[in-house]
Amino acid sequence: MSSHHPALVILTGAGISAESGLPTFRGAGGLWEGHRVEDVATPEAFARDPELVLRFYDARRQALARVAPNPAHFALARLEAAWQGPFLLITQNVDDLHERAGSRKLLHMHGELVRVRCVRCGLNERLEGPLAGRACPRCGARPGLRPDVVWFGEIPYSLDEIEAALARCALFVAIGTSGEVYPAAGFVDEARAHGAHTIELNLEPSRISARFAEHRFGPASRIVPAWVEELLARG
Ligand code: BV8
Repeated sequence: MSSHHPALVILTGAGISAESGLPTFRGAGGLWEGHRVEDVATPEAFARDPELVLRFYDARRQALARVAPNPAHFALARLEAAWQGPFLLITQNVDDLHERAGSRKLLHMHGELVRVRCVRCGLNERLEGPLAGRACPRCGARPGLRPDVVWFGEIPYSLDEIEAALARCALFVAIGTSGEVYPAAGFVDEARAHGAHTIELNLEPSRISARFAEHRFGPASRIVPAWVEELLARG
């Protein structure tokens, strides 16, 4: 393990996918057909009106086919390939742009749009096509299928692995996140408590900017490649 490359943890949010054409949650829109994400992305909303929630996700699943990774996603994949020390990319995003850019050491703490699960039989797999009105292909339940994403009030995935990585990282970098949602918004505090240097790369100051030692503001497709080239040039 090269001493030049200390343990690095990166956290991304919707801002890194904005220039690929996927709307952020709290941007100008922040709404979907007049609904706030907090009102639709919940187990209660799914129990109350499964078809409305499934239509919300069907629209976002279909949008994936129309978008592509941007230079920020590709820069993080290059960084992962070149990094000699421990490397972990944690994303709050449920899109598949990091994978499509080549990232492998990646955790989707809020799940993935391309995966579905059945609330009745536990089926959990990648499944194409609309979910609204569709019976589970294994047990036939309807409603039964839901997107394999973490809703508000549900416990994020891989928290143990994330805690362990934050405890040993020397450099923690947050990219394109508003710092509105927990536990992700608290990761910078955990990294800093263990002595990590912390950097925020974002379009504008976020709710958690004050907790970072260093900031770079601008669009991700410009500032992320610049930061990666600089980091790798340092050796
Ligand atoms: C949990 C998947 C218990 C679904 C998502 C009261 C106070 C504090 C906390 C709570 C509270 N009441 C409830 C809570 C907990 C709650 C929470 O935090 N609520 C918030 C709203 C207050 N959290 C939960 O429920 C979580 N679960 O707590 O369980 C627990 C926890 C641990 C251990 C045991 C038990 C579950 C939260 C997960 C919800 N699911 N997504 C889906 O996507 O449909 S959250 C969803 O919203 C995203 O995944 C993401 O995490 C979040 C959006 O945040 P961002 O990614 O930051 O996006 P946003 O639009 O907000 O910001 C974009 C940023 O990009 C901006 O800063 C902008 O400036 C920047 N930007 C824009 N363009 C660009 C750019 N940057 C660079 N370049 C650009 N071009």
